[in-house]
Amino acid sequence: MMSALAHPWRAWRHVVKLDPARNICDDALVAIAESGTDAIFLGGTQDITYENTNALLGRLHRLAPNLPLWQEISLADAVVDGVDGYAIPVVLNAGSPAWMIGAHAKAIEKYGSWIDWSKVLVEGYLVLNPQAAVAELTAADTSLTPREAASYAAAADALFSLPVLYLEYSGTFGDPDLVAEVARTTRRSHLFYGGGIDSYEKAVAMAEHADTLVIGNALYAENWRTVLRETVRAVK
Ligand code: 1GP
Repeated sequence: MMSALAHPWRAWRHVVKLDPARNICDDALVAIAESGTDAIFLGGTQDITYENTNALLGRLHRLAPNLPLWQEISLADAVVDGVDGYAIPVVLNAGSPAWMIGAHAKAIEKYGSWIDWSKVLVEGYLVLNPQAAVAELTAADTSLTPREAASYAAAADALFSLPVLYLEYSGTFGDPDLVAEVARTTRRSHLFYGGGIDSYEKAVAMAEHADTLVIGNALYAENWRTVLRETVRAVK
């Protein structure tokens, strides 16, 4: 049995995902630090660079020093030092093997000897919003029915033993029935849900099925303080 310390994400109910390519003020970072969220992910799909990731990380070290900081890697050249862990997406329903294993193998070929594998978490992604940049980039088959999604989830869980399964609806609120069916199917994988959570009600609807909620876009909206307070309240 693995310890919760070695696998801290198992205890996370609420995660904030910050996009290094987008602007966010110091007040918001301080509010996130004090919100009761469990961790911060740094990651995004477009315009991610080493420089903008490192700049945001530096601000977070100053303003949110007590929260776990993880980088979700979308570009090997943007990997930074000084995070608690690295989340590596493997897009299960990608249109090309590059996003399942090809890009990973290339990154390892280039940086393999520097990788601290004890800090690496593999996330089996199902990309489910056709409008999202990540769906376009990975040419994902986003048309999965709940049963099909659950079958992908079972394969990721039972065949590939992926520790985390991530239902990615980035930019839109997903189908709670699909999330419920995936949750029923997964036995060991920890279930992350991300997409369109901007209220107490939406957070409750998905927290019923998913182990961890990821909040992204809504933190860049005008009512970010309310979003933060209400979504944390929903899961705690
Ligand atoms: C994005 O899953 C996260 O990668 C969160 O989605 O930005 O829609 O909240 P939103």
